[in-house]
Amino acid sequence: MQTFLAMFPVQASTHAAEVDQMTVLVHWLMLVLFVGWGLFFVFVLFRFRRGANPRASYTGAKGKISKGLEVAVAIVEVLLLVFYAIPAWAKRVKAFPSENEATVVRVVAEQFAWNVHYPGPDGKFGRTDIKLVSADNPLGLDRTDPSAKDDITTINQLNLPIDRPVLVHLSSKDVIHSFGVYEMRVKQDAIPGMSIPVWFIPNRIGEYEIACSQLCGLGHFRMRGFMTIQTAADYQKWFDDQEKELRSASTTTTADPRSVARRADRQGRPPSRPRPPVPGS
Ligand SMILES: [Cu+2]
Repeated sequence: MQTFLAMFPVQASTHAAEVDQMTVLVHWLMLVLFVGWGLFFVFVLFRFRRGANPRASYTGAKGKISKGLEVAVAIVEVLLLVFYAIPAWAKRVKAFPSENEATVVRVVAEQFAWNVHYPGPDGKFGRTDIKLVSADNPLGLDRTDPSAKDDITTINQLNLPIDRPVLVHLSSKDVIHSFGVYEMRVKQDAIPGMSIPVWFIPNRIGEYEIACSQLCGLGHFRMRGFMTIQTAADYQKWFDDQEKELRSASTTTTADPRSVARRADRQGRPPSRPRPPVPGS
């Protein structure tokens, strides 16, 4: 178990260990099958070589061992499905946290960035309209809507508090993308025209990459966002800072102020932070 786990990304969410346990068991089964079938193949090459069998037999082998092995493999696969895969998946898709106890965000993918939309202190997402979408306002947020006035938007940066369920409503503006955060053991396609919820509970402070896990176009390689998991206090401070910035920016511009502030940042992290090298750009 540990041999495989050492090769995995760190576990940064509460359900990560469960997913890993399943993955490790499947890999052990695959290893046994790979070695077993490989040895059997070599045996067959030798046993049924032309020199020892000048005349072909059309009836084939009639041993009970191969049938027994096939049944055993099928039983192991059924056990993995029934006792690990199905219960783990049922929890993912049925046990959603309520919006009251979770940090709720919308993430809207586009070629080639992650637009993040927080509802602000009022807890209500402001109205968005496709007609308002522009380079300055990638989410098409209607700042005249009272619920939108306090909404925070960022590009490629998702801050979240530790030990609190996160509920992400995922969608896409153009093609199919995939929201992949390996350390959280989360991967979900973002599909145009659909809002797909995905949830997890981060339990490790740190900075993680949001990788687009679906080949989505020529710039796919640079579609990377960042997830920062913070203590509740640090998160609140970040949130308050964003609100302050929003209020001061909204007095000087009519476009979505947050997006204007971050326009230069479409392909990386916020400008105030050091930008890691992006291969090929
Ligand atoms: Cu993508």
